[in-house]
Amino acid sequence: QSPDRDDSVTVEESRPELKPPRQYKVVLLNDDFTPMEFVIEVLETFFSMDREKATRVMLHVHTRGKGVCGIFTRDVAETKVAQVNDYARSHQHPLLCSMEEV
Ligand code: NFA
Repeated sequence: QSPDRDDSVTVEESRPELKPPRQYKVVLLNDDFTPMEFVIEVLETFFSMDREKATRVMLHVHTRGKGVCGIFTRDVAETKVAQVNDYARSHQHPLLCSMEEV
């Protein structure tokens, strides 16, 4: 028999996942102290927005009180929230990021 053939291998059919992963909105909350420029920098850095989109989202949060930065699975959303809050705190800004299930 050929040494390349491995008849001990069992090939199993993959079955489709039963349920899609839960999705979470990552949101930014307005406050009176965080500089607009810092919020734009956060949106560019952690949510890969270009300057135009980051400015639009920042102004939405500023005028409406809250705004969505993106929608992610739980692990990714938790990481974004922690990164943004740590970054804001490390610069002594009160900017608050949180998540809500979609
Ligand atoms: N409201 C802040 C200001 O006037 C700007 C801001 C926007 C803060 C969005 C937080 C979120 N400097």
